[in-house]
Amino acid sequence: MSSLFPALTSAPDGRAALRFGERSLTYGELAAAAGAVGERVRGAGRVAVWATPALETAVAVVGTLLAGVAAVPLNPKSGDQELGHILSDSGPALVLAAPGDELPGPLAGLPRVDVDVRAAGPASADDGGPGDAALIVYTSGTTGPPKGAVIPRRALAATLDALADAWQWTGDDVLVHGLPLFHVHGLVLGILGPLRRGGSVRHLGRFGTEGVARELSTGATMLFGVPTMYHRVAEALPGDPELAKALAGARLLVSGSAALPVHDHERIAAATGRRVIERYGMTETLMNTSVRADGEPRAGTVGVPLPGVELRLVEEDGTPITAYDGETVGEIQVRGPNLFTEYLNRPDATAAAFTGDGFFRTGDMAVRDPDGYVRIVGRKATDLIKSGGYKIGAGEIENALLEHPGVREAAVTGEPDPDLGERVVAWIVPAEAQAPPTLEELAAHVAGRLAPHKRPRVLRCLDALPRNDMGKIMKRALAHD
Ligand code: MCA
Ligand code: AMP
Repeated sequence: MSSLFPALTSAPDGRAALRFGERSLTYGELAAAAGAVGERVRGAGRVAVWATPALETAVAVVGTLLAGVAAVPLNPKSGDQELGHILSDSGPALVLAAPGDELPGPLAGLPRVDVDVRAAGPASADDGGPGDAALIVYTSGTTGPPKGAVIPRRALAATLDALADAWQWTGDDVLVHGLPLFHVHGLVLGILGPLRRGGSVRHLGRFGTEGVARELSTGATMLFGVPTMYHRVAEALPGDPELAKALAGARLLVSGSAALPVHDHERIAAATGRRVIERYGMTETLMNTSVRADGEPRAGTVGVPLPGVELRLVEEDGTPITAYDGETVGEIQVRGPNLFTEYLNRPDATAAAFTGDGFFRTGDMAVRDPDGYVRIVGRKATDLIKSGGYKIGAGEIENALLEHPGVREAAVTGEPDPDLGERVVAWIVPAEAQAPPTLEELAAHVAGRLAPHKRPRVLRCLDALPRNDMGKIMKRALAHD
């Protein structure tokens, strides 16, 4: 039996596991197809997965986990520079992809294995111990290229079981979402979550309110999304009674990856009578807190620590804050079986991320209400931007902009955006004042090197960037108008 996915062998015949558009797999079919992948990759060390929003990605990851091998999910929209970095850093033995998918240049040197979702491999117990790497997920920091967070098998099990407790999540639940499958939210919670419970997931391929309405009115019970998706739901609700009815009938609506503005909470509650609940996590920690299904859904809070997660707030100097007064702000630190083990090849960054007593420094600032509810009020680093639920480091975009011949100096900031939460703003000093590059040019440049979600949405040209006496750019002096 699989320790991560017992339902692969125990689910009754014909029980639905995965559905992507018209294509679906039962648990029996998934066990066979994933078993075939497992046979192929066993002993491989690490394998890359071309993580399109398709059935093949789910089968590839489950098969890899069955073999006790670590999967490195790749964003299929990554530009060559980002992809090149991830491949050289993680050194996968091969890449798993859907038949017919075209793979870009940086993957040319890697053996390719096509995932056959109708294959019949042997069902087997899975290899790999609790501390072994399950996934390596790349996440942006404030500077430099993304770091690979090594997520052990134990963290997947711990976080998904804690969420099952908090959300009364069972095999009877049918999840719908349209999240990308190369990050924790869409892949771990959105695919591995239902499979661990023996329930099913219907993936929309691409997020849209029509798909949400359709699935929630035909048997789906839960919706997962980032705030941008709930914002789009809130915008659509006044003109879409079918959507309102579908949401009203759902068992659980969950938002995460960034803060859901209270205004969107309220609009959804007014139109559907249902409250969206928020949970708080990170690539490095998986899930830390959540509003519980049996708790009070309070807008603007991320609920209480999940079972097994130790959470503390600390002062700047590391002193724990004991107040539960809804006022005293401290950095959130967490410890528990849900944590990653290290940043791949980055012992320096790993050491800096943990305290001496094993707590992970999240960089998120919060207060605690008297009943323990955590309220996130900000972030330590101003150089991290959350746009559409994606974490984006200002530094990597600045570096990319500086590689453009039309840019002499560059600074990147985030500014509030009603749809994306924050949007990326590029402040540049053009190489030629008379002929500055256009926003479209710079957006295409960044999208092509890094990823489209990292592209600047606004361009502001200046004669000089504000700098302090040490020559450091003073981002706070860059006024947003
Ligand atoms: C636009 N596009 C471009 C360019 N401009 N492509 C190349 N060059 C350009 N210059 C393309 C985009 O690739 C995309 O293509 C399309 O145009 C629209 O892009 P965009 O406007 O950026 O986005 P959107 O389609 O409006 O997407 C909004 C979204 C998305 C659906 C909310 O941001 C999203 O999926 N966010 C989820 C992020 C997430 O899962 N975060 C979890 C990480 P095409 O049309 O082909 O798509 S956080 C996490 O995991 C932690 C643990 C947690 O707590 O959850
Ligand atoms: P990532 O590194 O992409 O996994 O993003 C993790 C970050 O997303 C966290 O450190 C938080 O800043 C943010 N985040 C995730 N969930 C929430 C939430 N419900 N409310 C506010 N911020 C969140």
